[in-house]
Amino acid sequence: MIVLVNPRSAKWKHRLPMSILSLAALLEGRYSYEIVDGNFEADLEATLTRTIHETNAQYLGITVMPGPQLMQAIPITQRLKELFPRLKIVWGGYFPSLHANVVLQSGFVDFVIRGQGELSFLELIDAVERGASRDHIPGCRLSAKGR
Ligand code: B12
Repeated sequence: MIVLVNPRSAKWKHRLPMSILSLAALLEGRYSYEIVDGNFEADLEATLTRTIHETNAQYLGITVMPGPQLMQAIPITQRLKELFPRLKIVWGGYFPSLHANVVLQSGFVDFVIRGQGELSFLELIDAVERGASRDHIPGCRLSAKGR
């Protein structure tokens, strides 16, 4: 099970979370997934904790733009990594694409996918599931733990 997260991006006039919808489109029929949109969650951390627990999720994909989305993504990712140390956490989107090293050095993100990510995300999940190398995946950067 894969949980895809859109941290809160706007207080009003919410947009469709295109970034994670594009990932979900490629997972469809291949892996089960759940989408959690922070724009509609009063307590995103609590919702994610419950969802990961109930679905026994192995992967968490988070889209992160600079600004408020980043400010919510940092403490939530940190907390979820503490609660679920075996959960594989993947960050993608504009912030990690530009600052992959900083994100990976944080110690709570296992993988960063830089740039257009739907194909690479699927390849990454396939590789982890098969225990295969992740080195060849386009745009994929790994933390020491992700290796
Ligand atoms: C829609 C949009 C918004 C929406 C909300 C988006 C949302 N996520 O809900 C609103 C209007 C709220 C918004 C706000 C802001 N935005 Co904005 N936004 C966009 C916009 C126009 C489109 C994003 C989009 O949906 N693209 C379509 C999807 C399919 O593409 P994508 O997001 O790039 O996703 C692909 C990859 O990035 C990657 N990917 C993305 N997420 C993930 C996650 C994982 C796990 C993986 C593996 C891969 C992955 O794979 C996806 C598919 O290929 C872009 C500009 C653009 N044309 O891209 C700016 C853009 C992302 N925004 C930007 C900025 C700066 C902001 C604000 C900080 C502006 C401000 N000053 O307030 C705020 C911050 C909001 C916040 N709370 O953090 C900048 C980022 C620049 C940068 N250098 O990082 C951009 C690039 C605009 C620009 N050119 O300046 N934004």
